[in-house]
Amino acid sequence: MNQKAVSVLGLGDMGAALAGALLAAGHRVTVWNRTAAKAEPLVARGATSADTAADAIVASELVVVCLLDYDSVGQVLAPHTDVLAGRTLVNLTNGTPGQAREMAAWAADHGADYLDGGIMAVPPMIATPSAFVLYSGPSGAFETWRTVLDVFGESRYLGDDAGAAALQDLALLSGMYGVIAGALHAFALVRSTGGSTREFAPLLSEWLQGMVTWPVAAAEQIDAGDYGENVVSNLGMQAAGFANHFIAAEEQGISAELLRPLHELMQRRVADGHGHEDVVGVVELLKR
Ligand code: FVH
Repeated sequence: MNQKAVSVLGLGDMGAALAGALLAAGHRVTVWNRTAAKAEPLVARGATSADTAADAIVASELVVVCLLDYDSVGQVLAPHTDVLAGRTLVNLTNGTPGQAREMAAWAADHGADYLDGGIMAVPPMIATPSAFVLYSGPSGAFETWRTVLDVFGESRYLGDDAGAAALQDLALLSGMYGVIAGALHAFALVRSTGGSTREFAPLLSEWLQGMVTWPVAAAEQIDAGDYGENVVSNLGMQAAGFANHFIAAEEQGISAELLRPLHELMQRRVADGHGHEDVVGVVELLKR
């Protein structure tokens, strides 16, 4: 086993899982967290606890950062620019493409390589086959550290634009939150009659399985810029039917606020003369 020295800054639920995975893989792990007590379970497993973030950065060429947000990353790293040179920072903190690009430029100014990452897993999934992590930044840095990074889950490299991983991370999360929004509305509706959400849930899961390939077909229409071919469920019909969600919500005494924005866009698209097309064409209204 090719053991490496790796430092992890941030030991929240995710940072602790990442550090634990590195330890399990046999790496020499130095950890730092603002609340020092969170390091204790990892120290018991063999990690070294650094007193300061600077000490943790100095301890390893590879420094994994997993904090709440970019503000906290800035607060933790900014005072230690003098120790960054020669390090590779892998920032797995959720953020925006713009934040990632800005941080890549900032790291370069201080002599560090910068890889941005988006973790597509929850902490218990880390180091299991279900986890994957998006990376972007210099390919050389990615190739150098890929074997270590693979410990977290399958590494998927998206190219040298530091913002690419954050962009696709947010895109995937937006798909997830769309499902969550729809499911929460569904549960509220079922519960409004005193129905059992537990009994209903398998039916909802089965129904959503049928949507699994929808993005692939939709993407073909978007790339072709054509929403009028082979339409089986036209937008005008869907927009009319969608209105029933609001009437039913009123009848059942629940709020339909999670669904309203989509309906407004559907109606605008119909008003613009696209009622005979597919719902996918709504994407055209999201351009700014
Ligand atoms: N947990 C998850 O399901 C998701 C999965 C996908 C990736 N996300 C992102 O990972 C980042 C960290 O998330 P987390 O789950 O570890 O979050 P927390 O358990 O809340 O831990 C937050 C850590 O950040 C530290 N922290 C916060 N503010 C500051 C600050 N101003 N200065 C220094 N450290 C700060 C906090 O320290 P402490 O409260 O323990 O002292 C924790 O270490 C995140 O971007 C997710 O979006 C997770």
